[in-house]
Amino acid sequence: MSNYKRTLVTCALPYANGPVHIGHLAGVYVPADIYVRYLRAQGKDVLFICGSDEHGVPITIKAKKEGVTPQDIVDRYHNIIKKSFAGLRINFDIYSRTSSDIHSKTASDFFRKLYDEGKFIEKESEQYYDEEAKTFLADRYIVGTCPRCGAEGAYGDQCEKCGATLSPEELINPHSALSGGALVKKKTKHWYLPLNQYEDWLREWILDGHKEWKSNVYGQCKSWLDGGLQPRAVSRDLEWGVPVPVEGAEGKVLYVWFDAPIGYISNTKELLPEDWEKWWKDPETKLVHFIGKDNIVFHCIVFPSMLKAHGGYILPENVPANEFLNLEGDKISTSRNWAVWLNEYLEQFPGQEDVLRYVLCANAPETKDNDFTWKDFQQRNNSELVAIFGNFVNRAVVLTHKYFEGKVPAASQLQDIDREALEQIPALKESIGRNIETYHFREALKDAMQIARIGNKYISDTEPWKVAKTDLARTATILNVSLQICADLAIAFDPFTPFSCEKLRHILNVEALQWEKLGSTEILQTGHSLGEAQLLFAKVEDSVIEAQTARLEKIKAERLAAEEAKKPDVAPQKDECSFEQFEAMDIRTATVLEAERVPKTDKLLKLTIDTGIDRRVIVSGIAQYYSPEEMVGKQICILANLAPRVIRGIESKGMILMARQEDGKMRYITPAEALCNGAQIG
Ligand code: B3M
Ligand code: ZN
Repeated sequence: MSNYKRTLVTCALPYANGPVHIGHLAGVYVPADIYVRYLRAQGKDVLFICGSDEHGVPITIKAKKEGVTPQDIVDRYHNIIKKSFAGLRINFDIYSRTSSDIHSKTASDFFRKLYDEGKFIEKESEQYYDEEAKTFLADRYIVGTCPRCGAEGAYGDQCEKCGATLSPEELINPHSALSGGALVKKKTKHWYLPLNQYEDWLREWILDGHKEWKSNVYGQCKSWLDGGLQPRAVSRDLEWGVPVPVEGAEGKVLYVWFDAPIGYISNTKELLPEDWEKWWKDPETKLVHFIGKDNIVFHCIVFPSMLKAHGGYILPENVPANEFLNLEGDKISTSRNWAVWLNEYLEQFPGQEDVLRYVLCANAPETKDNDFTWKDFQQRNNSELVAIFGNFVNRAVVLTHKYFEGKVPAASQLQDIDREALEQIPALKESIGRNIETYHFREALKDAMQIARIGNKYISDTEPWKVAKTDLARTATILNVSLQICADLAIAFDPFTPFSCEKLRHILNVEALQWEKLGSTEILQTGHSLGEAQLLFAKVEDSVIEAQTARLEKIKAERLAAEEAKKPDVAPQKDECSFEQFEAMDIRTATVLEAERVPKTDKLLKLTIDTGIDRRVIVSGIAQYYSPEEMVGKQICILANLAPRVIRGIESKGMILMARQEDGKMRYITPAEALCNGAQIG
């Protein structure tokens, strides 16, 4: 840390296709802002860069759905996001956007340099093409049934229902999301960054050189590197984005993950046209990327390889990525409206911005996914911010107004209890600093709260309101010590809760304080006049929390109802059968030994089966649902004593039990755990 002259902090550029929610905040923006505020309180030279990521397919899909242009979409959300960050005092030095000219030029020049120097591979490949819409389709534009969970409308890159990462090839019944029509494959040319050529260098740089990175980040990098890197396409067939600056590349744009990280550079340029280079090229700059875990590969592997290929740039010194925050036990999802949106929070909780900052930091998913609940929000506000921090400050200040006309009284003889309280603070200061510098923000916040606990306990134990009846000199000492601790809190909490610390500085009538002053007892001189007492935090009432949980319950109920409505109908129950009829059926477990398609049919598989009784052949109409390879080795259930039938010249002895949905989808039935073949079912 100390070897660096300056620190450049970037935050993942939010996609401008929706507002920012608490998951983004807890994962990226709140920790980054704490880090920056802390460094600034230390007098460090820091630059804090962010902006909207305005390219990519989801934005074009949204535009199409709404019948507006992609630019309309990004204009709308860029403004909402920018305003809401400011509302929470996430104080970027610049919050710009990737649809700006300066970005387009910077990204384009970056690509062109790599292109001219032969750093890309050009490759033709087959891509899905929509003949009706006359366009190549990005994976996102291809929809079908999820092969994992059966959900309809899964995308060619991901199923939103079960979260599975998919490729378009895996989808059942893939079709175009644009025209709804079938797909064909067509050849197209793209440029690839040969990541494999950077593998050795990356191994050395990350695996040997950055063992101090957070274990989730290091672990993800290691598994990517151990799996072997492949060339990655850096262009796409799309209308929306930075055009590929190469002749004959009409209709092609830079892949969003190629241009977006360059956005960090172009935004710096926009802010400091004369001076940006020292932030990106001088090895005395420390570069730190704050991101969520889904962005690790792009920031630790792809972007550094781009910078390396280009040359002249520094590399990130750290990438403190967080895990995910859930909401009331469920994954946050923009498309399912399962989120707490920052812009809405700011409207609904005016004056309580710090509560959100506090709770999100206290619960930040630093090492594992974590959960946000409204109950916890209320609890942390009422029993920590209000009952400890706010209560302590209020008692100290109100009593000073009451007994000493609002002037800091003189401390005379310090007693052990006074010294003990004050002496704990330097170690906590040290610990906050160490924790922030190593990206352990939750621990740092706990340390800060510990200072408030010390103050609160001190004032409760010393009871100045009682002492005042008999000994004003002693009361003065107690309040002097208490006020010093209040001043410490104004410094220690400032990175975490800047709104309340500003208020606290008004209450104490002091200017912004440097970090080094924390723990010194010279901030408030004897005789210094305090400002007016006011409450730092307000209680969050049950009714407020109930309204929030009711909103979420309603969203969940609507979603479940919609899912219920989408479920296929179930066939009506058949006529009654007798127990004897049931008993007459010999149902057993069996294993598929061999499987092959029955020639000249679409539907039939010929399966050779070990029934435990014998080895026999069953012909089954499941070829649409399973390939022969998928069936071999599977344990299934069969009706063994069904009268033999000859199907396409093959004698079939028995029937495979299949579950059939009304929509026609079929799945074989298998025992919950492997059984011997021939086990009777009934
Ligand atoms: N737009 C954020 C995301 O994945 C993505 C980050 C870009 S950072 C260069 O939500
Ligand atoms: Zn799925």
